[in-house]
Amino acid sequence: MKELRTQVAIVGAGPAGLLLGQLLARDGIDNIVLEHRSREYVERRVRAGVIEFGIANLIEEAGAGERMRRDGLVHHGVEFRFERNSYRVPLSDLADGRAITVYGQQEVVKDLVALRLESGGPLLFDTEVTTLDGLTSDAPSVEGDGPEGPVRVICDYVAGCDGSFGVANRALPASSARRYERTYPFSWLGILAEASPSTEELIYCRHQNGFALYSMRSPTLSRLYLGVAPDERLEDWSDGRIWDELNARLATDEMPEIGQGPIVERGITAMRSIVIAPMRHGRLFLAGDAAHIVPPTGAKGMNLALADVRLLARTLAAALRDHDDSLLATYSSTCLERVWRGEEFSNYMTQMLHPNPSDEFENGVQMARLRQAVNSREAATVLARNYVDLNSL
Ligand code: RFL
Ligand code: PHB
Repeated sequence: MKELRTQVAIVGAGPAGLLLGQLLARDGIDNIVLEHRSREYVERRVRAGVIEFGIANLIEEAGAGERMRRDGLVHHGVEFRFERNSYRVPLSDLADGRAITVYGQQEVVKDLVALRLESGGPLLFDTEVTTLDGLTSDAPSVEGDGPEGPVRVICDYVAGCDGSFGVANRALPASSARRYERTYPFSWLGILAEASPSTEELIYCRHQNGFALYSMRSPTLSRLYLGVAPDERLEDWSDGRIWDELNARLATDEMPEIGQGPIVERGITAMRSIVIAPMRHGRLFLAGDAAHIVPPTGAKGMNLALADVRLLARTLAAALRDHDDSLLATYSSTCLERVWRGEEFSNYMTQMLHPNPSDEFENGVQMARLRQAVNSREAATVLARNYVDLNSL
């Protein structure tokens, strides 16, 4: 077995693992990133699109912001649609001038991978981590299978940035870790289409047929979602059916039809909320989806993940460089306070925007919330601040 030594072994090269590697390297901390999938696979995975104000600054401070600042779309407002009417929430007016950046997660990943490879930082693709060992000792290790056979990384700390189905959260002993969970009775069918966006700002829509979201990636690429039943099958959705349903839900008198184009990517995602606490076991620290999942309605998943590693990088640098262990003890509780705010906001947005076919009382309550969100300056201000910068407030 090949043996390597480093200060921090990072499991997973999603946004969390890659940004952590970059932040630690800038602080002079050695680290190795191990990723199950290939470079092509992680760079092509279409997911999040909305970057909070403070998180965009973090990406820039890490040295990975050049393309995001050039190609990212800065939005100062967001639209809500229901009963064929549109309401704009002026995000920047309500949130001290701050704005969101619309820039694809896979672009953030590409930028971070390029930076890592340019600087010669070790990033082992096609390497599945199978075992985490000695987590409560001074010399934990991570074992996996790479293209050249088994590999073992001995380190001071392990960062579990391997998503909800990875190995890291399973290494937390059942006796001390708790898992809080909710499954929602709908999924999202998402498409990426080669069509110029029919809207300048994102549109979140509640319709009796279900939720719809109009988002985008560039002046020529639209990203759209439909709320569907949890057991819905992609095979049952022809291109024609997808566009008809998007039109039925999103149409208003001003925008009777949305522009169409070839669908270049499609998928169905279940909606879940998960929190794992504490986010630490001995020398293993969890960050991102490994520790928590939110339904995508609040656009918080990647932002929460990157905010975790902002603190984790500081925590590990203090311990390894300055021999200050104090942040190690508070990492989990500090993160969880913010994570629960992210869970609350994502839950609020999800319930408010997805009609519930079997609960008319609930629908009445949620419609009242939605009207308040667009009509009351106080309610809109809370929404705007959370949407634009929850992780840095
Ligand atoms: P990731 O991105 O899942 O990366 C984990 C990495 O770990 C690897 N891995 C392993 N590597 C080695 N050994 C093992 N045993 C491993 N097991 C797993 C995986 O291959 C992977 O590369 O987690 P990370 O870094 O924590 O990042 C989290 C985000 O990806 C996620 O929260 C967001 O995509 C969520 N999300 C959104 N977040 C936002 O902030 N704004 C949005 O607008 C937004 N929209 C979305 C979303 C997620 C969606 N889906 C598909 C779930 C929209 C959708 C539809
Ligand atoms: C996206 O652009 O993919 C996106 C935007 C907002 C969300 C979720 C996803 O709430």
